[in-house]
Amino acid sequence: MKILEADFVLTCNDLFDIIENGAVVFDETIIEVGKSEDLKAKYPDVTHIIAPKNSVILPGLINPHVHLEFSANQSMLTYGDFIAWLQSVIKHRETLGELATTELIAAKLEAMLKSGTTTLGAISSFGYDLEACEKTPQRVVFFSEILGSIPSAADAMYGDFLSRYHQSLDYKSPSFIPAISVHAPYSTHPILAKKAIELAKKEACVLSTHFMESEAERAWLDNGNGDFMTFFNAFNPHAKPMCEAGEYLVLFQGVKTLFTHGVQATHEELQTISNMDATLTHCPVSNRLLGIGKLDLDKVQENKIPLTLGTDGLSSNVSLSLWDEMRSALMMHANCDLESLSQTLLQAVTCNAAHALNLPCGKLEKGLYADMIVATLPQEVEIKEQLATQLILHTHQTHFNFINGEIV
Ligand code: MCF
Ligand code: FE
Repeated sequence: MKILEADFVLTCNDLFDIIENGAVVFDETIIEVGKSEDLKAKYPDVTHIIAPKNSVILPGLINPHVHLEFSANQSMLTYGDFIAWLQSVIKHRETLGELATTELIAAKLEAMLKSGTTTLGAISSFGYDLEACEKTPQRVVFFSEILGSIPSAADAMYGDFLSRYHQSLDYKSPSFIPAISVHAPYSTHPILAKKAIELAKKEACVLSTHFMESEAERAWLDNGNGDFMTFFNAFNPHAKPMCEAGEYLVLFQGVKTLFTHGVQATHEELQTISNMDATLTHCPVSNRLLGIGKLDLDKVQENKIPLTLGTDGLSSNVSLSLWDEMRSALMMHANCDLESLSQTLLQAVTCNAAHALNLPCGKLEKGLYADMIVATLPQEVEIKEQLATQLILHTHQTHFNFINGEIV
């Protein structure tokens, strides 16, 4: 048993309690959280770990949406417009896949850990990231992805998906959790989506899907026109959208689902999501680079949808650090109150993301996994009510990272 002490404990619990001169007592799980003085008196014989001055203990960060297989991209892909980006992905995915070796992905995972990401949701399109994810010290929810719009190729696509999913099952453990991703309504035939969702129900695993990301997706699903029409017509002049957005959403009813992006979702669709066991993952940097526009955070909050924050892959970002992502979000949503947005963002990458991925962590609370990080501020914080903002502004790397109560 150990006790970790710091100037502040940011619990990320439902009340967003912040404890000054606080401590956490833990083994693999959290035993108690409280004032340092009280806990030291109650647990006199445990190993002491004291964080540097001006430090904050908080739950390990959780990035629920990252495409590690695209980690080799730096300046290869085209930005500014979704369809132009998609075309560049199709052109370069083979090269990028070859460059994304297990070593490269492991290095990205290590950098993520150094910035305090102790859990991630990896969207795996090909399975090239399986080995690095299964070996990494972080907790990984490994989403095998299915897509395919050509009916004659549906069986082959499903077979390929199933074999990748089955391979991931070989490594199932509390720190490697197989799951399923249905790519998007414009790319996945509803028959394939239904089969994959049925499997997720049977296996009791979480689902992830991209939903209502671009204006092109909106126009295609609503009216069968726009930039996706030009895109699909190049393969098939008779191409039509495979289902409506609302029909797509209801396929996910009854399974815990992470919807990603949602920038173009209507009020009605957000209401539907809100009535499901679902969350929305915001990827602000990716949205900016792909010319998507900006998610209306007020609408998400009005609809009471739990918000999470993801980096997406290096295919549409320059960093996989959630601190970088939170800083970007803080600057992008300039209409929001500064400290309350900072708190929303910290909840997005801790308790809300744990809820989304169905994991017992993300808060500093008795009984949860002792996945915790220590961030050290450069100076004393004058106004305690601005702790969340100061943390987001100043944290790059963390001082300690604990997973299952062990320093990693
Ligand atoms: O989230 C971003 C943008 N939206 C859709 N897909 C992806 C994103 N980053 C990577 N992708 C992948 C996706 O998983 O790109 C491929 C899929 O494998 C596009 S479909 C050929
Ligand atoms: Fe994505």
